[in-house]
Amino acid sequence: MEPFSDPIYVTRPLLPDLKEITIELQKIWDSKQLTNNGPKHQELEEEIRRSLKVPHISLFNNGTIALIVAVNSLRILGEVITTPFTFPATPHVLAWNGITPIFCDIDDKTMNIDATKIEQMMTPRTTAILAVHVFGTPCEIEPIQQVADRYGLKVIYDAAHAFNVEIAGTGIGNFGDISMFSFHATKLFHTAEGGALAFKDPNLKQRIELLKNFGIKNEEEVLMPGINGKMTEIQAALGLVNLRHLATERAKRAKIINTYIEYLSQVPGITISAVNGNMVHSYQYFIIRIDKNKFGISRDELYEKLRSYNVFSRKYFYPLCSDYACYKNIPSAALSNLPVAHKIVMEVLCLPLYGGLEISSVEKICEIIKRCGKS
Ligand code: T4K
Repeated sequence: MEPFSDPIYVTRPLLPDLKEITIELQKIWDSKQLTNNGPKHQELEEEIRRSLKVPHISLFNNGTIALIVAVNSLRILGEVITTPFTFPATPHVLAWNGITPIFCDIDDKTMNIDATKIEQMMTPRTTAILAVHVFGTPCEIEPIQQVADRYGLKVIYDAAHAFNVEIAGTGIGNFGDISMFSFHATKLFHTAEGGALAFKDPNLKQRIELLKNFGIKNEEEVLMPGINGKMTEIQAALGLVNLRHLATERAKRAKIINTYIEYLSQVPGITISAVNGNMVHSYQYFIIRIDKNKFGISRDELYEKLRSYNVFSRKYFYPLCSDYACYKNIPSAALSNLPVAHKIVMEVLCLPLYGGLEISSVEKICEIIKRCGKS
C-alpha cells in the first residue's frame, strides 16, 4: 500500500468559509470594540451557555487561564488530588496556584481518575479534587461527589475534551463546583484559542469576572490580584460562526467514528473505548488501545508504522504528568502508586478525527492498522 501523498494529522480545525468570517469581522471593524466584554463576546457567552445547558458561564482567552482562575476563585490551597493521565495544563494550573498536585491512579476502563482510590490519597492538606473527563468520557460523577462531600472538598472538572457531552440529558458542565471547557483550535468547537468556565453558584460569576480582568472593579478600584483572561471579539466572532457549523461537523465525525468501529472492533489486540448508551459523545477524539501480545506489535511500533504511511496519530497523554521532571519527586508520582496509569499510557493511540477526513482515508488507515497486526 502506498503512503498518503499528503500528511494526515490527528486533527484539523473546523474552518468555515472565510467569507462568513469576514462579514463578522467587518462588524467588529465598524464597532472598533476589539476586546473587553464586547458585543460578540456577550453573544457567544449566551449561546455557549445554552449549548452546554449550564446556568452560568464565563468565556476566557484559553482553557489553561480559565482553569487557573477556577482554582483561584474557589480559594483552593494546599494539595489537590488529580490524575496523571492528562495534558500538562491540568497539574500546571495547580502549580501556578502554589498547590501541590497529588496523583491518584486511574480507572482501567474510563481512563479517568479512579474514584475508589481518591480517599487513600488524602492528607490534612487536601482541599479539592481536579478530575479530567479524558477524551470526553465522563468521570464517575457520583462517587467523586460523595468523597468530596464527606471531607468538604471542592470539585473542579477539566472538561477540555467534553464540549456538549451530556449524561442522561444533563450537560456535563453541571457537575462539581466548576468545569473548564477548552476552545483550542484542535477541539471540536473552537475559537482558535479560547475556553470557558461553567458553574452553578451565581455568586461565583462576579469573582471569576474580576479575576479574569486584573481584579478591576471600576476605574478607581482594584479588588484582587487578577489576571488577563479575556477573550477577544475576533475569537468570539470565530466561535459564533463555528457554532453554526457544529452540527454538520459532529455528523461527519460520527460517520468517521462508525467507520473506525466497523473496521477495527474485531481486530485482536485492539480495544475501542465504549460509549455509554445514555450519554452524548464529544466527537473529539478516537482512541484505540493496543495489547502488544494479542495485536502483534506495540503501540509505539504501530505509531511509527503509521508515520511511515504519512499518518500522524498521537500518543496522548504520554508521558504521564507524574513523570515530568517538575513532578516526579512528589511521593504520589511513584510508579507503585500509579500502576494502571503506567499500563494505559503505553497502550493508547489517538487516531485522526476531523470532519474533513475522507471516509476512504479512514478505511485506508484501518487497512494499514490491520495489516500491522497478527491477523
Ligand atoms: N486540559 C486538557 C485535558 C487538555 O487536553 C488541554 C488542551 C488543556 C487542559 C488546556 O486547554 P487550552 O489552554 O489549550 O485551551 C493540543 C492542544 O494544543 C491542546 O489545546 C490540547 N489540550 C491537546 C490535547 O492537544 P498538541 O501539543 O498536541 O498540539 P499540536 O500543535 O501538536 O496539534 C495537534 C495536531 O493538530 C497537529 O499535528 C496538526 C493539527 N493542528 C493543530 C493546530 C494548533 C492544526 O491542523 N491546526 C492548528 O492550528 O496540543
